[in-house]
Amino acid sequence: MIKILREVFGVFLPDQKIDSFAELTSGHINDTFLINTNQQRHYVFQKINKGVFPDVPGLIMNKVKISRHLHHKLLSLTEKERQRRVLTFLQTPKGKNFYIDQNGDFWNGTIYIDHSQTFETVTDSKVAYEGGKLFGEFIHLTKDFDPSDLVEVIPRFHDMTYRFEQFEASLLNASQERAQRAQAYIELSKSLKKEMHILQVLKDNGHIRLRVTHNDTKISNALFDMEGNGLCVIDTDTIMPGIIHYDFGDAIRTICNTAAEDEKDLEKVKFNKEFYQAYSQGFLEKTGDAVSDLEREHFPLAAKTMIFIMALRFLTDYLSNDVYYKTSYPEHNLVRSMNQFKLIQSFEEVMEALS
Ligand code: GN1
Ligand code: MG
Repeated sequence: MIKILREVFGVFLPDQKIDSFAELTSGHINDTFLINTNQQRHYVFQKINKGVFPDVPGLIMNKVKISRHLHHKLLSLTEKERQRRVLTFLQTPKGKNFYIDQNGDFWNGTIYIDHSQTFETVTDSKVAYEGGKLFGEFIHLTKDFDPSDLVEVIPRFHDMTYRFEQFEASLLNASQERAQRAQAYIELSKSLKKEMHILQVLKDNGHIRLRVTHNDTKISNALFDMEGNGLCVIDTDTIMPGIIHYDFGDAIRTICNTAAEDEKDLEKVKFNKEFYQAYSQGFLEKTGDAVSDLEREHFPLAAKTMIFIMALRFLTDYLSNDVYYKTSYPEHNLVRSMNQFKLIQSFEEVMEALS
């Protein structure tokens, strides 16, 4: 790996040298590396999974455009401060934002934001509140960016009909063993189909507007400073047009789960209502009047829908023999799916009270 990293690094930063590197393993799709140099600044380099993303140059253009937009919005800060609040993408001396290596893989790099922390699970309502402010600010600062200027990096990414089509196709080809193990969850998915289409119908009928959305607002995609204040939204690969519910709901999915998304012991998986309220408060403080009444009324349903879409996607991948997500053991995707279904069950107990 070091050989290829040296090649890539040398293209973007010909005057610097790699001191050491470490793989950052939290993502399920791309390969990500922290590169330490012998100078003050460190970097994050990422190999984008071209099997998952059909238009990698378009994806990189999206995130560079949004990053520039956000930098521009924060011009009142010093450059150093801005580079802690917004991802800064590297360019090659020829002005390119990506490099294609000898294997045909696409790489891009950003400045590493040090003195920061991430959370896989949340144990403190301050983190939920700060996360809400951070993702809310992202919606707020991008509201004057025309979403049609962005490429749809994965067409129909959060489209429920599409995800059901993939699920139904996976059922036809699943091994008997996997289909049997997943039987209860297959039935549960079918029973929720209608309710889980409500938001999409509102979107498709034009009742809920398209915005610039991040589309992967799990809490581990938020950087916090060492005091626990929200700092920077990261992992911007999936930025594209979407509805606000995607970003609200996906954050709730991880913030309000008392366990990690792949915790096997389902007793540990519960929905934390207090964190829902803290997140909502922070999110609405920053999005403010940009959120319509209709959008806000559907926030609880957004939470359920985004937990469900991940339950369904993990289940589909399990039934397809794990072709999409990185897995560490054979039942990993089933465990992830069961975990998300347990979270839905726990959420249903409080959903009405949140509406
Ligand atoms: C994937 O690769 P990563 O971890 O950033 C997935 C998201 C899921 C997430 C679940 C392109 O994100 O949609 O919510 O796993 N990204 C893609 O942890 O499918
Ligand atoms: Mg992601």
